[in-house]
Amino acid sequence: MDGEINSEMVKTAAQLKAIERAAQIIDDTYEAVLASVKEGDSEKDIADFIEEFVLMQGASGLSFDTIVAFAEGGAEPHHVPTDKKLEKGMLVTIDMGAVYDGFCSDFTRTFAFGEISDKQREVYDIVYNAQKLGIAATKVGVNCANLDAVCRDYIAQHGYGDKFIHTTGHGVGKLIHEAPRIGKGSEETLAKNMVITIEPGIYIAGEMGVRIEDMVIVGKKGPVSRIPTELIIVNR
Ligand SMILES: [Mn+2]
Repeated sequence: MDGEINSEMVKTAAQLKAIERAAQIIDDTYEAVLASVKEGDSEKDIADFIEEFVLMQGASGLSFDTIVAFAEGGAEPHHVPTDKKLEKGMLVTIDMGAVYDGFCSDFTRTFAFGEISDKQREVYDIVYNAQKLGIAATKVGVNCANLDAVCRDYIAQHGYGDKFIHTTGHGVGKLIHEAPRIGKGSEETLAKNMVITIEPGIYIAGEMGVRIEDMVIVGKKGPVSRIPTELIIVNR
């Protein structure tokens, strides 16, 4: 029912702690990826590195199969890592999560490997701004369809409305995808200590994609992750 608060959606202090630790493991993993990624690495190489690193930090597992997508692979929201090799000028999207003490984290960043084109930069900046607006709009009492519209309308106003092909976000907890759904037609209302993702993206088939995702604890300011969302350009 509209506005009804489901106890599974609202997390306890202990559950939030587990989710925060699962997020911290992924932040550490992302920094390790940025520090080690090099030309010629394959999507599979990076996904394997991530799995090993996450388990080394004490996670019981991955929240889901890690997505590593280079260039046009990033146009598929659920891209499965391939043997494709990393080259200069590619955008790289990594979507990953860890399970800690039975609770999941979920995180996506897109970074540039070497210098990128004006169009890649433009698309990045639109997703960056949409995601920032979505995080700022994540507050107690907000209707989830309206929250989806914050990101969706911004992307549409900048010409890529038809390229944002999934919902803005979802709840996270014991399961990687839980209620509430942050999408069109959702009648749920955010309540304190729900944990949701804000993950707008732009997907241009055969060409490129950008997604930026953070978890937010409703009622707390800002994302759970400490990793900034400004574009990172890896030059090595
Ligand atoms: Mn997600």
